[in-house]
Amino acid sequence: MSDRIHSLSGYMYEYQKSVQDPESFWSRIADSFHWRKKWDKVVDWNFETPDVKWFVNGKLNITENILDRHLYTRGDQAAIIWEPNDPEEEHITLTYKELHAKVCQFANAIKAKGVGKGDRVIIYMPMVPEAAIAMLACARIGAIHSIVFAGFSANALSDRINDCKAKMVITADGNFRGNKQIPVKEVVDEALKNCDSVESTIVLKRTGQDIQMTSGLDIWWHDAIEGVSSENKAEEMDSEDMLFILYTSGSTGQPKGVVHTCGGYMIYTAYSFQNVFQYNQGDVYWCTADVGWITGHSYIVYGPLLAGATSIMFEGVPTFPDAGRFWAICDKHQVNQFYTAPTAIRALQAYGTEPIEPYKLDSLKVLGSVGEPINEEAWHWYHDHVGKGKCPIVDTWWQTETGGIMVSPLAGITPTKPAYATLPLPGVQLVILDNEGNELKGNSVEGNLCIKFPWPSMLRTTYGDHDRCKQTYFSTFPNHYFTGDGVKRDEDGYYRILGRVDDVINVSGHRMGTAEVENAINEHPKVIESAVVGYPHDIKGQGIYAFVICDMEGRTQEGLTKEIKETVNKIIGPIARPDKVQIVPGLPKTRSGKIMRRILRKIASGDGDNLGDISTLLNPEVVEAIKEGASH
Ligand code: 6R9
Repeated sequence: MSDRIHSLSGYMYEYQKSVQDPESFWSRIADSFHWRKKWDKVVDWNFETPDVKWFVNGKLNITENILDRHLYTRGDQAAIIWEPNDPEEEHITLTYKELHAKVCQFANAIKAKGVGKGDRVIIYMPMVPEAAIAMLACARIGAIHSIVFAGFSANALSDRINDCKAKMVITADGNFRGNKQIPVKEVVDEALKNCDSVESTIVLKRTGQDIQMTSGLDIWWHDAIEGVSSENKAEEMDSEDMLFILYTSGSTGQPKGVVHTCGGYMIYTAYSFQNVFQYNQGDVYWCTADVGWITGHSYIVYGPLLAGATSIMFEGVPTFPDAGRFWAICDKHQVNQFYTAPTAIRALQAYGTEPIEPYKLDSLKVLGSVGEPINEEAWHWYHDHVGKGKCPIVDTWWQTETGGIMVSPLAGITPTKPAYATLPLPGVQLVILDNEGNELKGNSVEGNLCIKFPWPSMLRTTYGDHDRCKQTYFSTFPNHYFTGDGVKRDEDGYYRILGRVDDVINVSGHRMGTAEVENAINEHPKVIESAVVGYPHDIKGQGIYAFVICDMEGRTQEGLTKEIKETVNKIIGPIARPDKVQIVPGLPKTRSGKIMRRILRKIASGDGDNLGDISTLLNPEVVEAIKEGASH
């Protein structure tokens, strides 16, 4: 493809062009896609309101670019290879032709149930090919999908359904994960007790477990598609029509619905996929993420399929039936590009190299990392034992809000450095600002990572609350998008992400707002006040540490600690369950009543003897008591 970079000088040339004349740059990239009508203007933007439009007045359907466009060139090539949880079960291959037929058929089926352009559809499913089919069927008819990770609780699910007033929920009976069978439909039933907007649910039979089907509301997937045509003319969408909403955690309040639109997201995910992974026609690419997260959206489904790639979808977990499963899959399907998270690498590293030894791994060409900073030890283990010292590692920094990879080496082109995401992709104009908003120019500087110019796949709004988008991302530093991450630019101009500078913690690559976890803890009737912070955790990257003031009457510490963990489990889901709960007599506060999280963070990370001056606190005496009770 003409937009493929092949060398370091090529990258530098393209980067310069993308900054000097973004309009010509992006219009050249966008030209290779199928548009029903070309755009009038490449970009219109204002970071104050904010208001960003790409490929203004362009008309397209993203699924025509994913499916119809590839029918004649690679109709019989595998689009999705699905590897089930249990290696004894057969894998499934869907060619582009088959995927096209299935998406069209399911699109017709949901249309027949009354879903149309602009309607919101919640997808709450295991990692099965039908999850991708459901996404693309929504996109085909112009419905807006919102995937909720199937590990979230009924409560978290109903909040999201209600926030976007979804008309339909697409789900499954259950989910196989390792040797567990997890109820899925049951959670939907519970959630729907509090949701008025949902008119129907479609249920895929996966585990065959017993579930309740409510007549008039629930319909089986296989019944919904029975006798339905596999031909469907895609809905014409505007570049700026919504493609999907994905809820993500921030530093305050409830998760917000990040909105991505059709045109820009299409161009950027395809472009970044091809360049970062250096995907070649015929390669087999595997991203281990779940489609419930942005990585699954952009780099299992949209980016790879837009590029005509073969993308593997894996239902299971890295340690089932044993810690060699990832490597078994790499050999079985001759994977060329493998993309996973540091937390998975660290978890497997703990088993040593023995589980890797039976496998050749000689098809691997590129290794990717995403979700959190990768520590040097994990980087070297990945490089030496998985990549056998011959595969470049692309450490890709990006966010739900950025839609696509922003800072990353281009595989085999950009010289790598352990723990560095290295350089921005073409079109990405990074700046580092100090806390007062002054730009820190030159090399060897450290500060807040911001972006000063729009890129095609950036978020457009937060669903139903545009002001929240403005406050969260565009107000801290006027006229800049603020990422929430701290960053260092070293002496070579390379970027190293230092982690969040706000109250967001990153647990096994999953974003959690501390306020969100606190709100859940505070639901427990015996809890008076709580403060949650992250602390370094060997495998998860960060663990969740909760300091809680409780009414102890009639309770033991041990009992209450357990109940508090359970409460969070129930309200948000297992991923938010605190690793440690410490019951404390008070929380350190400033004279204006703000909790001093800095102090709690230090205590939680075992650095309690290094607190600096605490004399200005309202209640310095409480600090000693907290330190004494801390667990490490
Ligand atoms: C894609 C994704 C975004 C946050 C982001 C940052 C952290 C992601 C990273 C990384 C260091 C990397 N993060 N990739 N930190 N190096 N390569 O993960 O999106 O779930 O929205 O999380 O994850 O802190 O701000 P999301």
